[in-house]
Amino acid sequence: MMAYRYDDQNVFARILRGEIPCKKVRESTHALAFHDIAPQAPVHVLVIPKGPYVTYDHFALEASEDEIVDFTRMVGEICAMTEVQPGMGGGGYRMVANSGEAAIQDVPHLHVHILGGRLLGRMLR
Ligand code: DGP
Repeated sequence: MMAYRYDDQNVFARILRGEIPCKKVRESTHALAFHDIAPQAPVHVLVIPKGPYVTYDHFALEASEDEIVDFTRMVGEICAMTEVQPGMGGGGYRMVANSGEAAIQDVPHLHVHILGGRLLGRMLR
């Protein structure tokens, strides 16, 4: 089993502790959604679990069922909000979770990017 080391000085840990501000979209018991500071699309929201998880696999393998349900629902709610945004390219959205070095994860606290509001184009083909 992989050993995960969490750095509690990362910027999202500091946002969760209220040490630096964010533009909050939604908050629940175990999750927080806020606008990305450098948006790549008209809608660019990040959803993070409140617990100290580095990557998606860390979260999915070690979080409690309550945390997983709460976080997953929040991601779904933001996706649904993004889907109905009027904008170029119609509905739809992209969700991405960069995890680890190969994906160039900048902030070592799990975050799902949800992008929409423009034609996003092809990514994996
Ligand atoms: P990633 O490369 O997947 O780890 O993406 C990190 C994202 O976090 C990047 O899109 C910019 C965003 N980000 C970094 N610092 C801050 C911050 O202080 N506030 C907010 N709202 N977003 C941040």
